[in-house]
Amino acid sequence: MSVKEIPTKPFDGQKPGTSGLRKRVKVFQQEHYTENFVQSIFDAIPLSGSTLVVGGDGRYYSPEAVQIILRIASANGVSKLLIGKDGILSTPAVSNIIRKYKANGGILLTASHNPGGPNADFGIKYNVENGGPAPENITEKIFARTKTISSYKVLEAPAVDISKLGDTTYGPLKVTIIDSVKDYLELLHTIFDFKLIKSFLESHKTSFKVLFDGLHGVTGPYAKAIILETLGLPASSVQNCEPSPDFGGGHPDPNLTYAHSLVDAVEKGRINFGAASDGDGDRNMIYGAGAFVTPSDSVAIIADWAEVIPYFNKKGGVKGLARSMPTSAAIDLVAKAKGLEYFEVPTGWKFFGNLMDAGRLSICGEESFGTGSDHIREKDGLWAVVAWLNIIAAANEQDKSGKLWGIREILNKHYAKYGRSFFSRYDYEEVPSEGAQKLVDHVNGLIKSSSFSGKSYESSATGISFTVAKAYNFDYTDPIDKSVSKNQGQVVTFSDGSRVVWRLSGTGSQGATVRMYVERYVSADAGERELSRDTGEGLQALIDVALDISNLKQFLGREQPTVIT
Ligand code: VG1
Ligand code: CO
Repeated sequence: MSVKEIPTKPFDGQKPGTSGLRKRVKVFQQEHYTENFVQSIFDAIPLSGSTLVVGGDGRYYSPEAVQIILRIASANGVSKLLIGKDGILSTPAVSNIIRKYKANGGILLTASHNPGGPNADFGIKYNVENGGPAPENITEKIFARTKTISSYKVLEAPAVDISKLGDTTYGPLKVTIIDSVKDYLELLHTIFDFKLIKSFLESHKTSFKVLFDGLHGVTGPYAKAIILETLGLPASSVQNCEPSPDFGGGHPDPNLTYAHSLVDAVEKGRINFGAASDGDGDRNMIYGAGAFVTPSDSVAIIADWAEVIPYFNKKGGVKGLARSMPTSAAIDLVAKAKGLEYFEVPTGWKFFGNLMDAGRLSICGEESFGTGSDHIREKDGLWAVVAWLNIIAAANEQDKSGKLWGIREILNKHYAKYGRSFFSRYDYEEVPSEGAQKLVDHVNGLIKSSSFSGKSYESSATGISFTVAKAYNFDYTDPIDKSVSKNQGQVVTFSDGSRVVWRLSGTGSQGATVRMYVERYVSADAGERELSRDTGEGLQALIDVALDISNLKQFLGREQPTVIT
């Protein structure tokens, strides 16, 4: 076996976005493209002698990418690779394995919730030794290297069989093929009160039905181990739990639009507790018959109920709470009520890591169906699902009256105590980049204009008007390492406390994607009728005004968003 140096030329646009480099499979398949990016990781970060974890959601092109990483890692002096069997590891599982085995980092092969297959998306993401996504200073270094790379090194050797568990060598590199599920399952057992959940489910066999939908993503084997084997529920409690390289032709994104397989089954079967996760297993949606939990509410509720989850007690209680900037302020209210420190960070899980490492953050979430805690350094779909089951089981144990507590009851109790933040996100996917830029420039113009604040806008459909309070670009200074991230979204707040945010997505693989986030708070004393309104209805006037202010339809040439969550 020999090492060969192969000449290459830089490719444009190998810039990692919110969550790694994501492009069409066809782009990654170009000669040298994947190799260039992988070699750039090894050039940018000193990894000779290191141990790395490799795995992903098993999407199309993953097996080829694993072999490329093997060849380049060996030739670059990496000492050990821990690879998930068949290249399969969910994103939270990788984060856990990096931490548990004290690896130096990991390479994740996923484009998350983006569709997979020969004509869809692939992605590569680098995680650092705390188990979290590489911070910006590192992704910048990798990107800089992709612009100057002139060769990469490979071990010339036959492919490694990644379908067999156990140890092997590849040139000087040690390789261990590991079980994809085992370590993650062990981790969850240290966190939740499975005994309580199991006893609740057993005593409510007919009155409380559960359904988890893996959307053909990576979580299937994990969900089976938790929901069927650990909790003892019948096989009908999971669906679409066979991972497939193109996610069964679907869009593995757990929201009301793309996870219709779950939504339909929940409505048809009047399922009390439904849940889904995305392609790589870090997102989650909680949805029971007649009760949808927005991710912003979900994290606030988990934080409010944290004392029923054994992990937090073992850790000496909840430290701080946090959310990404566009996420609703529901969790802030819980933090205030509990006297906890709380943070608002830019979009993307990497921004939570420093706070967790410093012991100042326990529970956090994003409006984009991401929820998690400091048990790892990625958001964690199945963690959130089991957290909800734990909370429901505890609520039923606490109420001795015999009333059945489900998702709806938990939500209503929360709104009655804290009020409700109506929240919605409009996504305009793959719009022309020039249009998106015009929108950004236009809103920047408003932000700079001295006459914008104080101005009133009326929604013609409803007659309701909103007066601008403040307008700004969101900049963030990391409280721990003081690094600064500028222009993380454009924010307009109104005199009644409502808010609109516009941001460009950093995970798209083509064109530009514009996200518009709207939030309106209704206090607890508004009464049940106001608090239980339909989200779309509660937000209609604000959405009209947001579209009007930004002139969005005209700039993007789109009447309707691609997705509403
Ligand atoms: C989106 C979400 C963001 C999330 C990111 C990665 O990013 O908005 O909240 O952290 O995806 O999630 P963007 O830049 O497209 O808005 V995942 O499940 O793709 O790792
Ligand atoms: Co994901």
